[in-house]
Amino acid sequence: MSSYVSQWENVDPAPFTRESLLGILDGKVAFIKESEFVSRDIAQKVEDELSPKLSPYLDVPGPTLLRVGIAQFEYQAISDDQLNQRSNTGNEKLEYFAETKRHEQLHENLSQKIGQNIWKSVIDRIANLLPEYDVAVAQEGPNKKYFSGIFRAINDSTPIHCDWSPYDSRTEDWIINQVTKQAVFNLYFTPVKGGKTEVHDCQWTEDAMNWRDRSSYGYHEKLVEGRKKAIIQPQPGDLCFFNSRNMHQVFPVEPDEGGKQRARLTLSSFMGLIPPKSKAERPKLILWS
Ligand SMILES: O=C(O)CCC(=O)C(=O)O
Ligand SMILES: [Fe+2]
Repeated sequence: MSSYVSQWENVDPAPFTRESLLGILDGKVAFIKESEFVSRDIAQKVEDELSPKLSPYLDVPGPTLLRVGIAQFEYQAISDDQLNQRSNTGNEKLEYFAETKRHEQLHENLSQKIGQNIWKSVIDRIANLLPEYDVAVAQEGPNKKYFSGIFRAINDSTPIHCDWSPYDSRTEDWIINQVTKQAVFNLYFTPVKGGKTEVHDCQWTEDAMNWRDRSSYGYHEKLVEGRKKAIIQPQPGDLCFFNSRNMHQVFPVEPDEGGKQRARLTLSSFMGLIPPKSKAERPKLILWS
């Protein structure tokens, strides 16, 4: 017998407020949407500037993912094959931090070209809503700063998956494995045909492992059968948040009338809660992509 108790009141978009952001982190709100968080003009400039610069993620089993910037995900062992080949030298982390260094100026450089640091606009709003939290890019010490704010094009779909670092990054001791709650934002730039995201009212637990597809980062559909789901249709300028521990999937973009495919371009970052270890400490919301 399944013992599904819905965590969400409804599957409607919630406004970008403190209460709903905390609700997202708690897994009680399906998703947040703020329409036209950035203007159509900025969205167009981002597309013009970055679409030609997209390149594929390293070593990700499954449909192609394109990006500008880097994802910590590219430095994880994902499939069983990759797990078996994983060295225990810790080189993956060193390679990752060398790469984040190369992308340090990405948002500042883009802002010179388009007239707004859009990554900073999102982070400033989050920090404003959560004044008692330290909101900052994840870091493990000098020269070990993560990268937050990847530009990504997912045109070919994703399997049903979740992004939950305590499980996903378990092969090494990454600081992001210590988060007790994890969410993601996606700022959409392009109108696409198809390409919706479904978020399922089903979070990763040990039981989800019974439905894990070990050849990719996906899970079998049965896991989310009978669960509520929220639907996000990308619109230029829209900013959405959901709890990334919830199972979710992106559907393929369909070719437009001219038979061409426009990049389903987003700016995305994870955020995770590191609770205070003593009364003197503040809670941290760490950011990474
Ligand atoms: O692009 C999206 O709508 C969601 C992609 C995704 O899997 C994520 O943000 O974790
Ligand atoms: Fe995801």
